[in-house]
Amino acid sequence: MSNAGRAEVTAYVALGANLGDAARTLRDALQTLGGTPGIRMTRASGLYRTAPVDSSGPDYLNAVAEVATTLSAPALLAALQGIENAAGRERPYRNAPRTLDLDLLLYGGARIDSPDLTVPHPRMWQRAFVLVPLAEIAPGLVTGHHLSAVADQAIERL
Ligand code: A4P
Ligand code: MG
Repeated sequence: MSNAGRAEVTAYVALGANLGDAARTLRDALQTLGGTPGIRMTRASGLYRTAPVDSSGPDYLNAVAEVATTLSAPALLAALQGIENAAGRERPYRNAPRTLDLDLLLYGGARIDSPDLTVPHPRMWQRAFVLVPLAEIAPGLVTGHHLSAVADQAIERL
């Protein structure tokens, strides 16, 4: 299907990695994301070192990107999964350590509840590794109340 003439939607993508050269993986992923047809990178947070939440292995690096996209939400998710796979992502079990995880946090004001895609991301409001970088690039989306709810989670901007 052609996306010609489709209006751009503002979407937010969370990036995480805790295997291999995570900083390099995240920087490469940000570049690939912004270079994907139908996706324009409008803002990217810095990189944050974060303790694993419901997960194991070394500390994560996390970031959040704002994009303007003409892709539909399922097409954007497919693009994110393509970038994960290109980075060598394997899925031995849920929440396993990973070379690269790209989650769709918000897609305009859309609410989506399909078998493959839930937006807003259902766990985003419980996670400092999402909320702190999101607040850096989109302070209007994250309240002080949201941030104080995750204040016990270790996070440090690189
Ligand atoms: N899916 C549904 N909705 C979405 C969405 N909004 N964005 C489906 C992305 N994917 C979505 O994802 C499993 C399935 O979720 C996909 O097939 C997609 O159709 P996955 O990436 O294969 O598996 P996962 O990463 O193990 O699951 P998920 O849901 O991404 O895990 P979480 O809950 O996001 O947790 N701690 C720190 N410090 N930093 C992290 O980045 N990440 C996780 C992953 C746990 N702990 C962490 C971090
Ligand atoms: Mg994921």
